Amino acid sequence: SVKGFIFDLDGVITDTADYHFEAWKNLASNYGITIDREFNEQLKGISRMDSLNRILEFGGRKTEFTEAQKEAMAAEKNGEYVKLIEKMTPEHILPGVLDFLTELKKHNYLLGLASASKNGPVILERLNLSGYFDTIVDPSLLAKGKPDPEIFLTAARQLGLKPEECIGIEDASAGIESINKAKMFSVGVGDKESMKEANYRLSNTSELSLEKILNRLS
Ligand code: B16
Ligand code: MG
Repeated sequence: SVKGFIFDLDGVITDTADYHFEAWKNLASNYGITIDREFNEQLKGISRMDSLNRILEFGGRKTEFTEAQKEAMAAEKNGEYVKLIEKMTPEHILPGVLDFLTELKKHNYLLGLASASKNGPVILERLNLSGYFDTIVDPSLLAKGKPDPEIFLTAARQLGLKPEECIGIEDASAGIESINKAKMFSVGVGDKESMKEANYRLSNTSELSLEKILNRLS
């Protein structure tokens, strides 16, 4: 039976994509690269370094920098991003999420966070949601990012649960692939095309309901 729920952060609990976009756009422009919102879609759920590599490749400058230079560029982007997320408040929680988390805790489910973001703990604090989560995976300790199942498997292990006892919730196709490979039931939030591999799809977070998810399992 289901004992735990494992959440992605960006796009499921809150929407930090605009802040990431703002910070990456400014960093990229320092190097003569212009990115738009459409390009930014590709960066959802992708780690900081992988995001930088994609931007440099897009700008045709992939091979020009050393690892140390790229570390410095990623740190610069993160500096701006951290300043932007300082302004976040519980009003930035996506619709329906607080009710859903409250419902899960009322029924004693264990909750885990499986976000690629190293800023996950700070963001949960800003949203006043830290108390709902029993565990947070530290993405800096992982060998492989999404779509590898490692992050969801690690969250289950940290909760003391088997993967089959967990449900994963994601908004990125790479994240759904990660949940499916971990052999968990996958709940996808998003459009039909990007969520086509999800076991159960919702168009937005306001449709999150424990009853509906449990009905889908049987
Ligand atoms: P950071 P998620 C992901 O969050 C974001 O979607 C992605 O755009 C970002 O690059 C990544 O976290 C790393 O974030 O630079 O803060 O470590 O969707 O996995 O919750
Ligand atoms: Mg996400």
